[in-house]
Amino acid sequence: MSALDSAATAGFAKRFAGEPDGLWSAPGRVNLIGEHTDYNDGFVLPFAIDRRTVIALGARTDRLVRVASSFSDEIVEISLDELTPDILSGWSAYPLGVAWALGEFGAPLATEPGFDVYIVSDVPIGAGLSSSAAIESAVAVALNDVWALGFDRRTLARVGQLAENRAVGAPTGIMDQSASLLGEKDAAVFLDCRSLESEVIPLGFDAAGLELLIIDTKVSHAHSTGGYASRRASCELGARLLGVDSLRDLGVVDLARAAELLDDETFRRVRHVITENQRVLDTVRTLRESGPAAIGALLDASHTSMRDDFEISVPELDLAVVAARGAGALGARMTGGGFGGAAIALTPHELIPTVTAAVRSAFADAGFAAPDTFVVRAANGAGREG
Ligand code: GAF
Repeated sequence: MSALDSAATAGFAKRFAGEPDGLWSAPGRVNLIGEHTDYNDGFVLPFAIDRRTVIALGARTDRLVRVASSFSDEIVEISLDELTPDILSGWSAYPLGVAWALGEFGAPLATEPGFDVYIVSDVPIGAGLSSSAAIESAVAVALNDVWALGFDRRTLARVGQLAENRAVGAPTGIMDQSASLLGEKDAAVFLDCRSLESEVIPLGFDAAGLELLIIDTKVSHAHSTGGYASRRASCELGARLLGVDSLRDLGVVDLARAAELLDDETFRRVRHVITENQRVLDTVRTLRESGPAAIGALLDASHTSMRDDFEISVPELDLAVVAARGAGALGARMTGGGFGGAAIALTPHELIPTVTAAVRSAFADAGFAAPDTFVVRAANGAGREG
């Protein structure tokens, strides 16, 4: 039993004075490439990471739901009869939102038993590594088992996304929950966000002597406010003005026409999405044909596009990328929704201390708060523990 498993079992016993029906877990994710493409029906290439949320969950004989976690002293209680997204708030909106969203996808919520759930996690919060999708996915697989719903993983990803959109209020896409549910060890998930078809792409980092270093800038961000929604709105505006259902329907050949028809800002938002979709396809091809050491330039180009065209980077992320590259990383980019969070640096194993020291010293010189740095490995997706 892992330390998180033991903590989940002990926490459940302490808060609810009983034993759970079982333990379920789901990982956070890092996105290798393909940013702000998911809600444009495009391509993404994330992977599930070796940081997980574990939940202990037990069905009850009545209709009550109680949720508790290691990150809060409160126990939130609600009856399944009262569960609507509008009354949910705070951290409990993630697990409770999933219970509600399962009903929207056809689970017979009116007749299901309530449940107690206790949540622990070592996915850093606010680092852009999808601590929220990890909670949603763990609860989704657990209730799918306990309520015997029989939903497949693609559907559970859509359930998690609906919970995030309606209960949490963040207008996010399908990438994070898909990575958390579909991830496999040492591989990335190549997802077509239009068809929801996915393919597992071996990363080959070990064989190439490479690591993926996370540089968490500690600059906090939230996708339920401001910038994320405005970028999404720009993309929708661009698609409408260009006469397509979504930006997925456009390719690099359409950029000249886009430049003529759109104002400068909308054009740059559109250009990011079009070129980022192409970079995802190029990254998958390069991984297959030449291996991971050859994808550095694509990571760099992705960052430049997010900094200059999509304008979702911050000075800390830009500095992390420049310092990591300068110290020997093969490629680096901000990852996730932006406006804070983390950067990734594809780094030869033996250079991890050098790159880490260079980033730390650059942050100190710039007067920025010290970042957190750690390596992540691609791990399996959500499931029952043990
Ligand atoms: C956040 C969202 F949750 C994802 O859906 C995705 O849009 C990402 O930002 C940007 O690529 O993680």
